[in-house]
Amino acid sequence: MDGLDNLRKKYLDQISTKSNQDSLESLRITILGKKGELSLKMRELGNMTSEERQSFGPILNSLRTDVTSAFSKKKTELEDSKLNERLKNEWIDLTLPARNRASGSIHPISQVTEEVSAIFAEMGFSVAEGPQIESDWYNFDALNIPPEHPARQEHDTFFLNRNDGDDQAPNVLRTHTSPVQIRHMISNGAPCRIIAPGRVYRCDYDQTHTPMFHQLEGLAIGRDVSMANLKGTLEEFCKKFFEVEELELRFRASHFPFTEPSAEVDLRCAWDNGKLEVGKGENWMEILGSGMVHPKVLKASGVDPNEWQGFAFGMGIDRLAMLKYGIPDLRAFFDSDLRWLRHYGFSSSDQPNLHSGLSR
Ligand code: 2NM
Repeated sequence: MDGLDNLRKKYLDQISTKSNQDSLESLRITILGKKGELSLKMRELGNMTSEERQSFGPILNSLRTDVTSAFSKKKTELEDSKLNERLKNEWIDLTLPARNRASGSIHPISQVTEEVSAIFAEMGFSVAEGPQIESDWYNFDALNIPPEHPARQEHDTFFLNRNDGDDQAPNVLRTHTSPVQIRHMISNGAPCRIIAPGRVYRCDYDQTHTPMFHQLEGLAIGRDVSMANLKGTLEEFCKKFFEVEELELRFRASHFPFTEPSAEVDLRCAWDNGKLEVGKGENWMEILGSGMVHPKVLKASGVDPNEWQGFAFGMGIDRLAMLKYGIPDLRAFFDSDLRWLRHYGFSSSDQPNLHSGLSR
C-alpha cells in the first residue's frame, strides 16, 4: 500500500515535469503501455491470492485511473500552451497600413478611344468593328481606289504572303478603318450612324509615324445628311473632346478618292509654352479629313446614291491623345516602358463619361 502511494507520487511528479508532447507520450508508454510498469503490476494480480487481489485490485485500478487522467490533463495543458505560444507569435495587426500593390493603368490610346466613343455615342453613333486583315477590295476598290490609283502606293501598304500558285491580289493589313464602314453598309444598309475606331497599318516609321497606329472614322448616311451636319457634328465633337466652350473650325478644300467634295479640317489654336490652347490664337492645326461619301462608294456598299447621301470623316487617335495630354513623342506610345505608362496612364476606376467630365 505504502509502496503504491509512493509510486503514485512518482508518476504524478514525472507527468507534471514534462514540457512537451513527445516526452509526455514516451513516459505514458513507459508507465501505461502494453509492457509498461503499471501494466506489468496489473498482470501480477493474477499470481496473488484472492484476498490479496481483493485489496490490491481496486487500489491499482484507481492508481491507473488517476495516472491516466493526469496524462490526459497534462496533454491538454501542453496543447493549450503550444497554441497560446503560436497565437502570441502569429498575431496580425489589422491597424497596419496595407502593403502597396502595383496597379496597372489605362493606356492614353484606350482612354482617348473611350472618350471619343462617349462623345459620338451621345450624338447617336454606335461603334462598329471589323478585321485587321482585309482583302484589297474592301481596303481599296470599294473605296474608289482602283488598282492603278496613286493612292495605293501612297498608302505604304503591308501585303500578306500568298500561297504558291495563288495569283489573286494579296490580302493587306488595313491601311484605314474605312473597310469597317463598307462592311457595315453592306450588312445593314442605310440609314446609319457609326464610328469605327481601331488599329491600322502603314509601312512608315519616323518621328511622327509608326507602322501601326489608331484611327477613328465616322459615317452618317441618311436621305438628306449634309455637309452642314458634318460641320455641326465635328464642332460638337471638338468642344467636348478639348473641353472648351468656344472654338473655330476651318474647312479647307482637299481630295480623297472616297469623298466628294472633300475637306480637311483645321482647328484654331495657340501654343502657350508648348502647351496647346484650343479656340484662340492665330494658328491652325489640321485635325482630320472628311467629306461627303462618294456615290461610287455608296454603290459598292449596296446603298443607292439616288436615295441616300452622307458624310464621313477620319482622324488619328494617337495624335489626338498627344495633343490633348501633351505627350511629346509618338514612338513612346508603343515602347511599353512602365515609367511612361505610369506617368501618362489613366486610372481604371476613372473612366470617361460626359456627365462627370471626360477624364481625371
Ligand atoms: C477620311 C477622310 C474622309 C472615310 C470615308 C469612309 C467611307 F467608308 F464611308 F467611305 N470612311 N471614312 C473618310 C473620308 C476618311 O480619313 C482621313
